[in-house]
This record gives sequence, structure tokens and C-alpha cells, in this order.
Amino acid sequence: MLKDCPLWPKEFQELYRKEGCWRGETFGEMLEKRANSYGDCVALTCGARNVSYAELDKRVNELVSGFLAIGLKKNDRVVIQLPNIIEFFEVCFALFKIGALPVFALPTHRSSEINYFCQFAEATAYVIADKHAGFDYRSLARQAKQSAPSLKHVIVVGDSQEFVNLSTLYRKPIQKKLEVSPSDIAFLQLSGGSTGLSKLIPRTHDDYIYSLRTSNEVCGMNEKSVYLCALPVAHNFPLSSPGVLGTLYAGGRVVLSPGPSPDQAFPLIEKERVTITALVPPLALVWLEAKSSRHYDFSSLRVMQVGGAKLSAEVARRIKPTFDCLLQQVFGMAEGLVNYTRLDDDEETIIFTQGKPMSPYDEIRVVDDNDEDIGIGKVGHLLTRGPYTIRGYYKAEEHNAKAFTTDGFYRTGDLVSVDSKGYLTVEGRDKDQINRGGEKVAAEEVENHLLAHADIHDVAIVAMPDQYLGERSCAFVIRRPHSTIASNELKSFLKKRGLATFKIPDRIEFVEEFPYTPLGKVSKNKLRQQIADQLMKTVN
Ligand code: OOB
Repeated sequence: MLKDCPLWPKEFQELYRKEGCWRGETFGEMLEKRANSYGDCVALTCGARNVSYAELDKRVNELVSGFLAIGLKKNDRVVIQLPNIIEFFEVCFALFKIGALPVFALPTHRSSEINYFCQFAEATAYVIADKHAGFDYRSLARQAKQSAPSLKHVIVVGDSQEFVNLSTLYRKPIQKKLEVSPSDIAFLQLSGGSTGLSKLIPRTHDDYIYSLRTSNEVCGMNEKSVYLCALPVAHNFPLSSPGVLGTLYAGGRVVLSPGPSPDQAFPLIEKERVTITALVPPLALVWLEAKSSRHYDFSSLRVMQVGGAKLSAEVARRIKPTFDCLLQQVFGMAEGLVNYTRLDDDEETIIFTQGKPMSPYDEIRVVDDNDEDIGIGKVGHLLTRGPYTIRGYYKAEEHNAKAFTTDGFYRTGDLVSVDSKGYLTVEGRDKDQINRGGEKVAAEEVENHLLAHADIHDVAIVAMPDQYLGERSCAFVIRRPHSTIASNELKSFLKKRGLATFKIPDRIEFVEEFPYTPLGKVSKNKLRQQIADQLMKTVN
């Protein structure tokens, strides 16, 4: 078992097993079972390639052999940064079978994030595609190798240059028995982060497979389901709610789209007869706008899931009439808890709420600033614990003491209200984060980068309202005396530091001083109000 991962206390482990949540299955076993039951059925479609369950399992076993041959072993951490391609699944399942742990980076991460993941997780390997969306990932690998002494292998899909080519690692399967337990950590997922850098989220085979099975029941998944993965596959929403892994659990078919644009996704919906897909709110808006001018057959589509950020009721209302399918709101988090509106809920519930917890074993508390429970309909902090919600981040003892209550509830940082039927409405956030249309930016992480600039005295980053993304980021900056540094110079400074583009502030406001709270802290509330008022004025 990987060290430094707080787990559920014994009595909860027993409870979740006794209640049949955790059934003692690993991802490796799951794939083998599906290969036995659905061997000839297509598991994955990517471009012109179709891979059956039997073929996927075979390729995974070959890769296990190659991974072992280069020395990968149980509990090794492997940073994976791949686009939506079949190799993502081959690599992940091969690592699951060995008991090595994928660390799921996103394709938009750059050297600042990747170096940190490799260093912090003490990764032994980093798996990339050569190029994707015009970006050469081998340059990131070179930097990662310099910065993380633990990194022994860089494995590349495509032109590998000086690195190992993934295609050379498919070897004759070996018969060695690999000891992987269902209660082992299967992988490390990334948190959106609110205090500085992303935390790593340890998820076990048992807990994650339970979340897949429960998601599948709620979302009506079965072997006829065809799931279009348009969002980046490694994100928890398309990965597991029910996402690509839920689809494979159900014996259905995953269709991989290289990206979420209507030009990429619409033809796939028609051609592959997609039944369910998942989007973040800004994309739902783009799809709504694009639908009328593009004449594709959407008749197979039953469910459009929208989550990751708050969906406005006005946009929600347009989904069913435009796509002639059900809308499902999804309010989830990589730490665990996932809430869904149910497919048979009434229109108002689907349009106005973010659903209710998927499992009867999810425990929800809505509390005031003193951790006292508050009543129905009132807005408070959402706390949760349950059979698939972590009890602590990896190697983060100090942070865990703040992010979890002493009795194991995770402080989500979300402000919600709960109605009499147990449905949640997300009303805001008390974490220092910007939710840029589903992409999470930890203010402190970006502030620290800006503070490294010699011309900057102080900085505070807040969310500002945006019609399309819901929120964008605005950095309030106090320059050092006599500095005349401009916004674009600061933005290129951040880019040069290797920060993912989505984290670069959308707007920079130079100010002489910050407003303060009575306690002497920078008042981000006042800054948010200030920029919102300013934007209103420019609109009117
Ligand atoms: C999903 O996961 P993360 O880890 O990227 O972000 C979690 C946070 C939540 O705590 C909340 O602040 C926000 O994203 N969020 C929503 C939301 N869904 C997520 N805020 C308002 N409305 C929603 N529907 O984003 C995620 C993971 C699994 C399934 C779906 C989303």
C-alpha cells in the first residue's frame, strides 16, 4: 500500500464492505471479466480504429510485460499526460494490473505543473504523446527529467526522439502473478486546488469501482450505451461519472473525440450513434448555438450531462428542446462525492438543482461558519463523507487537518442549499479558487508565480463574472514604486514560467492598494465586487 494516504477508519471499511459497496474487485480483474463476457464487442472507438474488449485486454497484458521489463513496479507513480486516444486506456489498465499508480495530468498542463507532479509524486515515469493540438510534449519531458531526479523513463506515443517509444513495450505476456489488492490505491487524481498547488487524491480500486457502478445505475448505463468522450479523458467527470470507465464497466462502447468542438463531436454523434455525453457549461452553450446551423442526426442521443461548473437555468432550459434528449446536471469533485439529477426527475428539478448524492451511503452536512448544521433551504458550507470520498490527500498532513473534520468529513469549499427532497443547489464557493468554465484555478498558485516578478509588490487574484465561462480570473496588482510594467509583460512572464494557459489571469488591474477586512486580510470579496461593478459599467 502506498504510504501517506489517509484511509477510512476500520469500522467504515467494514461497513462499506458489509453493505456491498466495496466488492473486492480491482480494475485489472474488471477488464478481464469484461473481456470474457463481451470479448468481441467494441470497447473503444478512436478515429477509424475500433478495439474490442478482448483486444484491449490482450494489448494491456502485452504492455504489462513491457512495463515490467523496464522495471516499473507496484506503487511506482507514473505521470500520464495523454489526449483522448486508445493508448490512454492501454497504459492505465497496464499500470492498474501492475499496481503502479497513474497520476492524471491534463493535456493543458505545462512545465510548471508537470515538474511539480513529477517531483512531488517522485514519479518514475512520464507518459506523453509526441505532439497534440500543436504542442510538443517532448519539450516538457526534457524539463521534467531535469527537475525530477526520480524520473527514469519518458514513454512517448508517436515519434519518441531520444525517449522510449510506447510501441516497443508491447511484449509477449508473462505469466507472473501480480499482487494487487482492491483496497490498494489505484491512481492519484488531481484536485482543483485552492491553497497553492494541486493536491493529489488517492483513489482505491474498491472506492472508484463503487462510484462507477453507482453512476451507471443512476445514468442508466448498459452494454448498449455509447459514451462520447469529448472532454479531456483524465478529468474525473468524463473518467468516471459514469464516463469512460463507467461505460467499460457496463460493457458499452466509448467513442473518443479529439476535442469538444461541434465540428469534432457532432459528426461522431451521428456516425457512432452516441447515446450519452458529458460537457461543461460553456461547451453546452457552444453546442446549443452550433446545433441549428449544423445538420447532424442526434436521434441516438438520450442524455446530455452538464457539470464541472454551475449551469445557468436559462441555458439548462434550452437543452432538451434543442437536442431532444434529457439533461442531467452533475455536481461532482475528484475527491469523491458526485451528485446527479435523476433521469426521471421533473423539469424544474433538472433545470434548477445540481442533483442529489448518487449513493445512499453519501453523508451530507450543510453547516455555518462554526460547523453547526443549518436547516433546509439555507446556504452553508457543504461537508461530505462516504464510501467513495477520500479521507485525506496524499502526503499532505497539514492541509488534511484543515480540509477534513476530525470525524472525516471533507470540506468541499462549496456553498450550497439542500431542499426537502435532498437536492443540492450550488450557491457559491468559499474556497480561493476560480472556476473558469469547469477548469479550476487556485488563486494562490498564480499569485505566487506573480510575486516572483521583481516589479510586483503584491497581488490578489479573484473571479470576475463572464457571460461565456461563468467566471474568468482577474489579478489585482500593486507594482513596486516606479515600475511601469504592463499586463502583457506579466502574462508572458507567467507563460515563460511554464504555467498552463488557462491559469494566466484574463485581466490585470493595477492598483495602489488593496481593500482590507477588519482582521487585516486582503478583502477578496471587495475586489470581486469592484471588478464586477467595473464590468457592469462598461457593459451599460
Ligand atoms: C469536477 O471535479 P473537480 O475536482 O474538477 O472540481 C470540483 C469542484 C466542486 O467542488 C465545485 O466547486 C465545482 O467543481 N463544481 C460545480 C459543479 N460541478 C463541479 N459547481 C457548480 N455546479 C456544478 N454542477 O468538476 C467534477 C467531478 C466529477 C463529476 C463532475 C464534475
